[in-house]
Amino acid sequence: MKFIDQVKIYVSAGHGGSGCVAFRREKYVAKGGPSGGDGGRGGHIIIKATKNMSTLLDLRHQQQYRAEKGQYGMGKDMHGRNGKNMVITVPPGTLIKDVDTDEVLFDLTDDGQEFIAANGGRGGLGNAHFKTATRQVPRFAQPGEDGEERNLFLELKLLADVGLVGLPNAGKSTLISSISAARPKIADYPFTTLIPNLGVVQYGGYKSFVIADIPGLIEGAHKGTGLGFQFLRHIERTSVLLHLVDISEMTEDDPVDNFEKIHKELELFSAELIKKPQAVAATKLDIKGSGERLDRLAEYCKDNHYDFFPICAVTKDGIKELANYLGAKVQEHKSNIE
Ligand SMILES: Nc1nc2c(ncn2[C@@H]2O[C@H](COP(=O)(O)OP(=O)(O)OP(=O)(O)O)[C@@H](O)[C@H]2O)c(=O)[nH]1
Ligand SMILES: [Mg+2]
Repeated sequence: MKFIDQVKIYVSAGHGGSGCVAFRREKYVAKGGPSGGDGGRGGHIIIKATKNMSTLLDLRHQQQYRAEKGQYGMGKDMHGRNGKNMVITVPPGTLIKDVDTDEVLFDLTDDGQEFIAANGGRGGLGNAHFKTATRQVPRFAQPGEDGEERNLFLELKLLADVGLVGLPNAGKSTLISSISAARPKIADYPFTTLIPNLGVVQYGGYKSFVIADIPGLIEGAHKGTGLGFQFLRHIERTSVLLHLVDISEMTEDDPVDNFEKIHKELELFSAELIKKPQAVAATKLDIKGSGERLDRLAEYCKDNHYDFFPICAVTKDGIKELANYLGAKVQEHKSNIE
């Protein structure tokens, strides 16, 4: 399935129904008074989060949404029916922005949460409301009001606790598949992962957190090299970043250099992102020839105060310790916010 995380849509709420001009007509009652009912309200446009969705793809297919009009008021003081609301469903983590002002209108984070994106127009009052002592026969009623209309920009930012970053082939997808039930594609060529994946990591018996695997970054990502920055927004809301560095002989580059290159790119993307607690994991420990490079990276992390974890996602060495550490970091971060 295609992963779409940004769309523009146009929404138009329903017009209110007009009020009615009518007079009572009954046997033996001469000149019955005004009895025109009110028009119904136009339908609202509601945007609702549902965990059954994971991308904004469906909204690509339909970009205009109009809710139903309110029904006209009727004689005998009958109120017109309200227009049906139109409900647009999106995945949790969707931000709703106004295209014209760029203002964030709402952030739908929880399953089932709703936001009225455009209010239906009020129905007009029927002529029954306009009778006064001096005006016994009002021959007019109010028209319904227009529904609100808006151009909206919807942007999905996944809700994950831990974000994995690193060069392509660093082993991000292998880690998420060994630490959670997620099963992303893994292969020995760069840019295997083209869309973000989420996995739920169980740790400490009953606790859990969500980890996000995003496509690999390379030097120059800020200029759009590789897949560029486009997926970094999905780790903007995480509590902790885990930076993966391949220390096996599968790559000849210096691990510290690799780390610094990516770190620089993260910084260019956002000064906020780089303020998050960050830990480093040296991956592919099982492959020989990595001893000296491992030590170099370990020392660098020590000097720069990054918590450091040598792991092997294949043999699961160090994985449990890493999960416990990340879980504790996430909890610590969340309790600091509260
Ligand atoms: N031996 C060994 N190989 C590993 C380990 N982790 C990853 N690999 C291999 O390294 C290659 C890249 O792994 P991926 O998990 O796809 O790397 P990635 O970081 O997700 O790469 P992109 O999605 O391209 O950014 C694959 O061939 C994996 O099988 C490990 O711990 N040990
Ligand atoms: Mg991958």
